[in-house]
Amino acid sequence: MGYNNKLKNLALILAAAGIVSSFSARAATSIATKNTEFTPDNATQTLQAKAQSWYNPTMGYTGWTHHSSWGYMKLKKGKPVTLTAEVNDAEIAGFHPALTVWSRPQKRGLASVDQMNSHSYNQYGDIYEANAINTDDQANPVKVGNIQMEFIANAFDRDGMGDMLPEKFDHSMLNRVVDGDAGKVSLTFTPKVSGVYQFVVGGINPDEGLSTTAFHPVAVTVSFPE
Ligand SMILES: [Ca+2]
Ligand SMILES: [Ca+2]
Ligand SMILES: [Cu+2]
Repeated sequence: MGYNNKLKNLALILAAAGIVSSFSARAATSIATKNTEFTPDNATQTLQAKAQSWYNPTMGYTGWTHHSSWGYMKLKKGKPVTLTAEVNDAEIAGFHPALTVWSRPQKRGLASVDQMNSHSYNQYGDIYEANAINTDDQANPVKVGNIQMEFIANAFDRDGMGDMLPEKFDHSMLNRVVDGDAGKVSLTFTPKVSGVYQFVVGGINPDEGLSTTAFHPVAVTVSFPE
């Protein structure tokens, strides 16, 4: 075995040991009650999210799975799709919507779009969980398959956060979008494969005074190509 192969082998052994020693890392939790299918006939729908749900100061600046809302849709490869999230900022001033989208194939052996691996989520990366086990009912764990989500893009509404964004919100992996419209954000991506795509919508860095405990309505639109 060459030196490089030995190194690879060691890495595999360490990785396997890590998986074995942290059983809880395989957990899954249901998002079924906050996961909405979007179709060309139902391309705009109002979802509910808390104002700090996409980038939560009390969760190490991860997203909060059950304080955000989720959506999914089937897309064909090759044509640009735009996701837009917008609040009525006359009524909910200071809510800054944010989005992340993943490719989430629904093949045999893969967990359904209603399963997430954790109560928090990474807004800018892939999410993988092999042989995930839903532990929402601790007494009755259920195997749900592999969670496989390939990161595509993210974006948050940077408008109206002041000239200087507080440093803790200025994260290089998060796409700050200034489009002149506070309370609204869009992102566009071109699917590389046909299949299911999943997104999360939440809030980041709300203005002082906006409730961070209430769920606020956020209108989400998926621009399905003709
Ligand atoms: Ca905006
Ligand atoms: Ca606006
Ligand atoms: Cu939760």
